Amino acid sequence: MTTTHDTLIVGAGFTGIGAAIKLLRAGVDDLVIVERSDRVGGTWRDNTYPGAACDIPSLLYSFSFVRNPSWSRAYSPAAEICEHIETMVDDFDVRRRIRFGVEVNGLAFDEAAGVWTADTTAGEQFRARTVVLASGPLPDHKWPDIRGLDSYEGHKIHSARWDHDYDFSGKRVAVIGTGASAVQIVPELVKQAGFVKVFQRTPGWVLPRLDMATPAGAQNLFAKIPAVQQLARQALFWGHEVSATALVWDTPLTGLVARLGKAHLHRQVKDPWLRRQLTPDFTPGCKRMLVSSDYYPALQQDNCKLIDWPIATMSPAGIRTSDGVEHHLDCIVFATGFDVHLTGPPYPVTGIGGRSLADEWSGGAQAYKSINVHGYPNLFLMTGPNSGPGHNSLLVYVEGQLDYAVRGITTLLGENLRYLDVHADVQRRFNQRIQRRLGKTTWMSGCSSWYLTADGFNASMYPGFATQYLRQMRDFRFGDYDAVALDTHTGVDTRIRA
Ligand code: N01
Repeated sequence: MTTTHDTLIVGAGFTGIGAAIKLLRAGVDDLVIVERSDRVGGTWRDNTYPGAACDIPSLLYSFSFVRNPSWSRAYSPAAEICEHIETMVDDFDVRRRIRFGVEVNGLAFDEAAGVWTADTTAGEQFRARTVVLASGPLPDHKWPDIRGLDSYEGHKIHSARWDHDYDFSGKRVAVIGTGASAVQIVPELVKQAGFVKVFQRTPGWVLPRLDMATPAGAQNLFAKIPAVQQLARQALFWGHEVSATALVWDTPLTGLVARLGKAHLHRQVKDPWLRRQLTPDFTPGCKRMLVSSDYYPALQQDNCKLIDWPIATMSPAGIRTSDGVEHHLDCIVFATGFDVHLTGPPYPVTGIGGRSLADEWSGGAQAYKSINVHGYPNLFLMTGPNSGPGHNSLLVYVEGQLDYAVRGITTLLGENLRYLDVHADVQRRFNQRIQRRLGKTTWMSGCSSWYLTADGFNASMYPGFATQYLRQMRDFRFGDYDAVALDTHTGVDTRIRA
């Protein structure tokens, strides 16, 4: 017999654990979390490359409802973020609700019962009245589409699945990619490897990273007077919020960011030719801003070289660039990013009347307030379509989503609804507004980035301030939904009006 839970949470990363904590606090006790791995932590568990750390200050890249006065640094390393998530799991008694090693490979809504069924690779089924999809925006890494990729006979490592057993000492290593992961990896690799060649396709905007160890005095103060830590978090929040006026929209302040980036480059790179190679040619903010104070210096080490000739093909010995040079390599590190699910989860999600989310989203994902999709009732997407920030902490946005999902789930359970389905026209109007607003943002200014589908549709970013996003998520309007209750006496559906 399969039991039906009130809530199924898919994924035990920061977001899934946050959802469990918030739901438990709201009295939703009958919940289960399924996690495909054997540990919590999500992206912070998977990304263990040398130098992996947050590029948003930890005081802000954390939940406001989980106190941690002892972050070791301004930008904490991945291992410490993982430890923090483990501590959350224990402090809030969430661990016993997690089923590890369970990977969902299909979700289907049973309209008559108002229940989702989750199939898993292990064959076990889970049934739940509501589902929180918290598998994260970047769960799967991506091998690039490079000719001859499989012909390479040396060692291959992807940044998101680091090989800790590989000994880099004395080795000729390539790093492909110069995004947020690469700028953290390269400075560490040059300390270990014999020689490092960095293959750049597009130079990014880099701003200095003002990292430092948290003074013991500050940790003590945060522990004794939590309000001080909250104040520091607020200061960081508003500082980032202001930066939207430079990064989300192209304004005179965007020019200032470009000047800051160029000044950073000028200060750290004296060779004019290298500087030219590293100078970006797109509007700051269009791609994710890079934050590093040790990437440029690392590129100038004697055992490091930037290669900006396009990669023509991989060969058994290494990489051939379009200038005809064959680069012989012992190991290639692919810092080439993730398989971003801009068109939905990588498994079938079947809604009312057998509709398929993959079909409906084939041109790019769309949702209402990033969280609900018409035709897929009782399903709450975390970090869903158009919820990504370009200037602030993702977790601030996630908190808004968690509170909204709790409102939806407790309403559904409290009113004993069979389902709660956002109206199609409400969702359509919402997305028309979002796409209109997106047209004015830097993300649509012509660069290529993982924010966009191959057709240039922006299914990932929220075109506004975090404050606006949070206001939108605080506003749960029952009237936006088709709310259907099953009258247990008559067996007839009743539509509940706001
Ligand atoms: O991946 P990316 P990432 N040939 O997609 C290049 C988050 N993150 O892992 O720019 C040659 O940004 C590609 O080149 P181009 C963060 O949200 C957060 O670095 O497309 N090169 C690019 O340089 C981030 O945005 C933290 O021309 C190829 C690179 O590979 C997201 O993860 C830390 C290529 C991919 O960059 C992804 O970052 C790290 C090819 N065929 C990451 N294909 C935090 O600290 C791709 N590239 C929170």
